[in-house]
Amino acid sequence: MTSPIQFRKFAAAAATAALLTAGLTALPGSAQAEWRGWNIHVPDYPVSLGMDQFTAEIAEKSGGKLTGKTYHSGVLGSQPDAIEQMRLGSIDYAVFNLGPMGQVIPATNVVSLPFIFKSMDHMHRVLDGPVGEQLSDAMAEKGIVALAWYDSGARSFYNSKKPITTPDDVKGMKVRVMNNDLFVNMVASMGGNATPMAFSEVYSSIKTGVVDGAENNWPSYESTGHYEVAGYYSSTEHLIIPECFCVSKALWDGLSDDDKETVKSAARRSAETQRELWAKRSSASREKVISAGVKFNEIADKAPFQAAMKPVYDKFIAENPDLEGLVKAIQAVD
Ligand code: BDP
Repeated sequence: MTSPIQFRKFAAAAATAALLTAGLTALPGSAQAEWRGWNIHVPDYPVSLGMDQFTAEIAEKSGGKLTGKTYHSGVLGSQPDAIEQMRLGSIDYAVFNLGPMGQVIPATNVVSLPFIFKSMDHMHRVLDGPVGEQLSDAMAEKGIVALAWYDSGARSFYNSKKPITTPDDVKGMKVRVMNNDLFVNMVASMGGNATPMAFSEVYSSIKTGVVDGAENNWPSYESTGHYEVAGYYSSTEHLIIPECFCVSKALWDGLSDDDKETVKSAARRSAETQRELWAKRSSASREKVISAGVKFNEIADKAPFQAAMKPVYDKFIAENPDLEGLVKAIQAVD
């Protein structure tokens, strides 16, 4: 007679064998290896928690067949490098800010134009419509499949010298920007000097005076500790750039329809969670840095900053006449 222990062993072995067989018969349609996920942020950041929810959900829904490991805190390298690695298929999934993506996929630059979105809600409406589809198509052509949009708030300038109240205050300032010529032009249009630099290098660069400041949303200003070395935060809110939950096209194309559905809905649900967490973290980060002594100034009238961006738009349209329609389409969304 089979003892309960023997039976459990047998059942476990049978289950493993069944899993293996399922895996084998599913090959080469679905990738069985653990997927590599890239993330620039610290583990308790809203993006990170969204990605953790994603991996938990695909594993659960697929009965352990689809698994991923997310490498948080940028340990797999800088964002521009990670974009390349995803195109080559060595990074399977990631949450990318669309800022640095413009260098590789020009159409995505339209969301990096200063003041292009009137608000986060406006950005959501645009992404949920035909413009969002056009951006996804342009990305897919370059090997990156966008499955869901994450929030990243509005970016404002901060520095170690003084409050910024008018565009003139940026004159002569050395400012770190994300890797994209558009951001260099943006700072230059106010008379500042922009340096594109990896996120991980910003803290020490401000500390040692290589740059005077940078620009980012409240949660990144806080989670990186930049507020400790750049104590003036001025609400220019000049950029509202979405982030995308992306998978490599190589991985995506190898999935069965069922697995695609599992992955897509897990990505979408993770974005819902991320957006809720984002709103909470934005206020918490803001409170935290202000109570730590950051001098925050609200800029109620953004018109002078918007006016200063005209040369950025003119240059962009002159260099990318094919993207003018997309810019107009965004501006036309209410
Ligand atoms: C953060 C984005 C992150 C960027 C970073 C940056 O979430 O993707 O890498 O800014 O400034 O807000 O590099």
